Amino acid sequence: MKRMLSGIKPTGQLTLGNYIGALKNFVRYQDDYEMIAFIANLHCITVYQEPQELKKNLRDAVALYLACGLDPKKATIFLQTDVLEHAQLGYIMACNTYLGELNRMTQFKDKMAKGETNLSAGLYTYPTLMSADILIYDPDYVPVGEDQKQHVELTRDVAIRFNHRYGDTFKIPEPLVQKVGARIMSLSDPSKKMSKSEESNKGCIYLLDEPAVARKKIMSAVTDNEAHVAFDPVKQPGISNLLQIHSSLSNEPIESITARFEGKGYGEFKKEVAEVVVAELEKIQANYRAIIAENQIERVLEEGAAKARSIAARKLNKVQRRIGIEIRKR
Ligand code: ATP
Ligand code: LTN
Repeated sequence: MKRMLSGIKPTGQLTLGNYIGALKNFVRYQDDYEMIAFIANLHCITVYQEPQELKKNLRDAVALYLACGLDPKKATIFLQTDVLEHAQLGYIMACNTYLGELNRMTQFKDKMAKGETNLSAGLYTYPTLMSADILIYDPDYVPVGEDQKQHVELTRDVAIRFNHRYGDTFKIPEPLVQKVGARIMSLSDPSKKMSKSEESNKGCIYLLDEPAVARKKIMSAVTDNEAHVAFDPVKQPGISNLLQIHSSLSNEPIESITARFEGKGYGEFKKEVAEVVVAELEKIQANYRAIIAENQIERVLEEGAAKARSIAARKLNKVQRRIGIEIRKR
């Protein structure tokens, strides 16, 4: 069975963008692949997090993994910090990545360009830890949203170079970015990605938003004056974004949705999108409440970490032997 691996960093509450771009696919793939799905809690402290809030977000992220349908019997679910090998391989990866490569990463460049001061060294080396997260499990595929593709490509470059220098050590993973829904845009500014770190909450739907709140956000989504429901991300970014959200959740092709709304107004269209979103949120939230009540989180994380650790420890040992820093037999 081919292996797949991905992670989400719980910097805040998980969003509809995380769900459509990533989580929903983890669930879809768990039957046909060996799925490793972790919570990147080291990645989320690259930017300061209030500790109590972070603890709550972490629990919620695990509960939401399960509520969205990840099954711990099929997928390996764990916290990045529970497998210490990630950070150690992360250091080794940092030693095998050039500054020039990190300087090219658009996510970091965008933050610099915005003039943000006090960016941490961890934020800069973030892609090297991500390479370690991936390479330590030898996955075939890494399902991510569009914004993370570049980091997976860097991982490939570093792995190829490492294999060349030290002999075949890592499998070269492939990013898996879906055609529809890989970049869900903000509802209040469809030129920006829907993001949990967005200042205003209006453009972002959280998976734990009250249905009425989510409905309101969709109904007030920014659109245009073209007055017809069509898929044109350049001329009609807001409507196209709503079409992607609808299609990703309902599985109805975009052309079929636009055909049904031929000659109809935006209000009617938004109402249907809101119905589709709210139905999905209600399903997820009902599961979420049951999972919190059943108190399953600790056990799931413990079992997941044990499974992950046994793979990661073997790999780290092999890497350290290859580069010559390990001399004891284990
Ligand atoms: P932030 O929302 O703070 O910018 P991020 O996108 O950098 O966070 P995560 O939240 O950890 O990072 O992303 C987890 C996964 O969800 C990644 O695969 C990412 O590509 C995907 N993702 C995040 N936002 C969206 C979005 N708006 N549309 C589609 N996929 C997304
Ligand atoms: N950087 C990713 C989260 C992440 C990840 C990974 C995704 C950390 N390690 C390994 C896939 C594989 C993000 O989405 N911000």
